[in-house]
Amino acid sequence: MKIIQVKTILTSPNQNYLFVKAVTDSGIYGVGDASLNGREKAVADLIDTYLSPLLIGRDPEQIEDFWQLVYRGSYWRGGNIIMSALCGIDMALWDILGKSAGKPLYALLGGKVRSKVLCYSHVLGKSQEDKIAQAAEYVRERGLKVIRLRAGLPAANGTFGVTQNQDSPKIESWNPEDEIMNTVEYFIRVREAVGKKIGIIYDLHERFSPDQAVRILRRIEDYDPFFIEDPVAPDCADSLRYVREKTIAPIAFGELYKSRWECLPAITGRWIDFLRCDVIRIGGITEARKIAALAETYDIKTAWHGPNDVSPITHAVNWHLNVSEYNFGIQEDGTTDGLIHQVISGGPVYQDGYLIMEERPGIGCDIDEDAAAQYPFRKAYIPVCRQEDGSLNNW
Ligand code: CS2
Ligand code: MG
Repeated sequence: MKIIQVKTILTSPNQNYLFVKAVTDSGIYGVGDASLNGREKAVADLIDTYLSPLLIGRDPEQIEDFWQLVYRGSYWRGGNIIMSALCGIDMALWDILGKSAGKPLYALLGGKVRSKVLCYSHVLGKSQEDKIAQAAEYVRERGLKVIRLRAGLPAANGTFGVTQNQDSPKIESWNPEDEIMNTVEYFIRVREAVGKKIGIIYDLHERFSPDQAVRILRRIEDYDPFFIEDPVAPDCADSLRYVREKTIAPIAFGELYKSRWECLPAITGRWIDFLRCDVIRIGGITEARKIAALAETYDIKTAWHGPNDVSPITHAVNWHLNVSEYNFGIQEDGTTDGLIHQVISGGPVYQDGYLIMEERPGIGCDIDEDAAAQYPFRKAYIPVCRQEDGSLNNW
């Protein structure tokens, strides 16, 4: 079997997504997700100009070798653009492998160790009052066992305003000192609203400095968070260690990591309890298996990044990883938005606090190219945060 065509499909049903379709001479094709919120076209160009020519004519079963060819063979090691492009192709190759073997992806990864996947959803709303009401409703009406809150910024809901054509990023103001007590109060009020048995995840979204994060964590650790996500930015590994040493709250980290080697200090130092890399950002399934195995060695669980800016293809890949990994912890469920399901079929669905999925060979998703063409790409940016003096803050 040989690859004869590689297509990139850029589409914007709810927001922008970038898909890869790799077609073989046997008629079997694979699909992958290379979406990179805010920089999709750069990834598409890398695939079209540089990576597709390397793939055409190759045996699709040589997945590891292709991964190394892109990672090491580029000489320049991967960043977000390269790793996302590599992921789109890597997923498509695993999909082809599954389809040609007639087996779902999880079977190729070693088979199931569980049948359903514990998940959490984002609590949204304009005001703190709305969010507290929604948290209680999620638990009462939808049966969620774990919910996720995010510190501050009303526009950090849903698609963050990236649904329109934009010529520059939306600017949101942020005063971290002022937000410390609001952040603490919000968590405690939600705990009171949902009761003791519901897991509460709190995403601080790299928005506070290490000392500020510690002041928040020390005040909420007694209210039993399921985990605190991204208390600090990933750039300085010692900041994470500093926070870790000062709190008993479980810590989840890693959606901005781009490789196994970036994860290494947090894993080998056991500074985290949950590793939540984004499978697209680390170069796909090939790398996710290695990172998961590394985390397992250190008793660290996985919580793969799964917001609504990755597509059902990535949610499906996460699901296959989750059911086949021993050290699964929890899965972020960003599968709820509507229009993307006109373009991509398949993928996990929510049921009573868990994700389940209909089983098909490969990843189990397909792309409707005509539907994708109905939703042309719209240039959009992730918002940025500025403090009152105008300086940029991590968003
Ligand atoms: C967030 C993301 O899901 C999460 O935990 O941190 O929603 C993140 O803000 C987006 O993926 C950015 O595009
Ligand atoms: Mg996050």
